Amino acid sequence: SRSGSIPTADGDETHSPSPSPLSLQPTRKVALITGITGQDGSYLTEFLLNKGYEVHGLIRRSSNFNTQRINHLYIDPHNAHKARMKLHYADLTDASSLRRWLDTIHPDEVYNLAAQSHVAVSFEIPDYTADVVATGALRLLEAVRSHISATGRSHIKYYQAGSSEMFGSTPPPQSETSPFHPRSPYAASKCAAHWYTVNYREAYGIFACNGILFNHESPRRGENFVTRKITRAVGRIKIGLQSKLFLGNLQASRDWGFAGDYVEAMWMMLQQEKPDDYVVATEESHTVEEFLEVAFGYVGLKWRDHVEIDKRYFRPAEVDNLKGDSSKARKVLGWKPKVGFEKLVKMMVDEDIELAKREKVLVDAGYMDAQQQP
Ligand code: NDP
Ligand code: GDR
Repeated sequence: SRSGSIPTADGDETHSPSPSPLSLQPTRKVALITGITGQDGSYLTEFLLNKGYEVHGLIRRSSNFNTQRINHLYIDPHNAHKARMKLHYADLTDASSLRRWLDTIHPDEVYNLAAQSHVAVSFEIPDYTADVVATGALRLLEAVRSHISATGRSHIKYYQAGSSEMFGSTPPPQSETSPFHPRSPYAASKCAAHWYTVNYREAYGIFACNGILFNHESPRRGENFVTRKITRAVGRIKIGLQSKLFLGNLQASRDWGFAGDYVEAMWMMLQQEKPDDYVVATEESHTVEEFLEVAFGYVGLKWRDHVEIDKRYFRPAEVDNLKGDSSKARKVLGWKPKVGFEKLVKMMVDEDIELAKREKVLVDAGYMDAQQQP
C-alpha cells in the first residue's frame, strides 16, 4: 500500500550540483518523472535507479491503484532511509502542483512522459487529450522556467516525450528534418508540445530536448495497444481462455522497438553538452499482419483461425507507414537498439503465456470469469 508519497529503492551515489530539500542523499542526481506509472516511466525509473539517481514520480489520483508497473521498486516509506523512488500526487492539468513539486524536489532532470497516449481514444476525448498532452507540456515548461528564475537553478534539464505520430502522413523514412503532418488530436497535441519545447529552449535558453520516439513496446505495454492486445490474446488462446481476437486495420506499418532500449536514449539526450531533438527508431517497419504472423506462429497457432476484423477499431484518419531514420541519435548519442522485432514479439508472447497460465488457475478455482477479455 502507499500513503500518497515517498516510495523507493536502493543503490549507489553520484554527484548532484544542488541538493533537493526532499533529497535524502544530497550527493545524488535527482530526476522528476511525469507518467512514472506508465510503460516508459517504469523502465526509465529502473534505468535511473541503476545509475544511482534519486527518482521522484508524479502520479495522478485514480479510484484504483495505478502503480502496478512500479510496485516492484517500492519501498515502504516507513523505511524512508532506503527510499530512492518517491511518489507524489500531481496532474499535468494542475499547474500549481507541477510548480510546487519542482520547488520542493529541486530536480536536475525532468522527464515529461505523462500523456493521454492512446491515438484512437484521442478522437473520443480530443479536448482532454490537448489539455494533458499539449497544454500539460506547456504548464510543465512554464513551471520549469519560473522555478529557474526564482531559484537560479539554470542547469535543470527537460525531456519531452515526442512521437513518430507527429509525422503522420509524411512518407518514410522519417527523420528530424521530415515535416510533421499529424493525423489525430493526439498527434496534433504532440506537435504543439514539440514546438513549445523548442520555443522554451530558444526563448529562455532552457536545456530542453525533444525525443521523437517511434513505437516501443514491452510486456508492460498497455493492453489496448495493438502489440500487447495481440500477445495477450495469443497467451489466452494458447491456454484456452479465449478463442477470438477482434482487430482493425492490419495493413498499418510500424517501426516497433523495445521500450527498455528507448528510455536509455531519453537519458542520453540530457547528458549532451547542448540540447537538441532526436529521432529514436529501429529503422525496420512491419505491418500489424506481420506482427500477427510472428506472434501466433511462435506458439504454433494460425492467426487467421482467430482474428476477426471489427470496424470499431478503425480510426477516422490512419497513419499508414512509419519507419524512422535514427542516424543522428546513433551518431551523436551513440545509441542503438539491442532488441529486434522477432525477439521483441517473442519476449511479449512468453510473458503473456505465463500471465495466462496464472489467470487459468484463478478461472479453474472459480475466482475469475473465463470470458473476461483483457
Ligand atoms: P502510457 O500510456 O503507458 O503512460 C502514460 C502515463 O501518463 C501514465 O503514467 C499515466 O498515468 C500518465 N498520465 C496520463 N494523464 C495524466 C495526467 N493528466 N496527469 C499526470 N499524468 C498523467 O504511455 P507510455 O509509457 O507508452 O509513453 C510515455 C510517453 O511517451 C507518452 O507521453 C506517450 O505519448 C509518448 N510516446 C510513447 C510511445 C510508445 O510507443 N510507447 C512512442 C512515442 C511517444 P496513469 O497510470 O494514472 O494512467
Ligand atoms: P499507435 O499504436 O497508434 O501507433 O500509437 P497502436 O498500437 O494503438 O496502433 C498501431 C496500429 O495498429 C492498428 N490497429 C489497432 N490498434 C489498436 N490499438 N487496437 C486494435 O484493435 C487495432 N487494430 C489495428 C492501428 O490502427 C494502428 O495503425 C502508439 C502510442 O503509444 C502513441 O502514444 C505513440 O505516440 C505512438 O505509438 C508512436
